[in-house]
Amino acid sequence: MLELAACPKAGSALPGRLKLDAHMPEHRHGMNYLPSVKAVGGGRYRSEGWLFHMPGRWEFLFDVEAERLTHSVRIE
Ligand SMILES: [Cu+2]
Repeated sequence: MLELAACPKAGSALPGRLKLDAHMPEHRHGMNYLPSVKAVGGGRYRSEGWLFHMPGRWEFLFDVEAERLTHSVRIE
């Protein structure tokens, strides 16, 4: 389970579109299933269904409106 918060710039609305995913750039594949995302209020989101089916470097992809944020983690 993953919890995250979106903090809009002052005067901006909360994002209407949020897509979460992860892939392994070196192997050119993603996860076998897309995780679910649920807004829990106040700009916070709860996401479930993350299944990293092999060890190595995974990159989280956070698509917030037209902006993409990434974060790399090594999963053993
Ligand atoms: Cu892989």
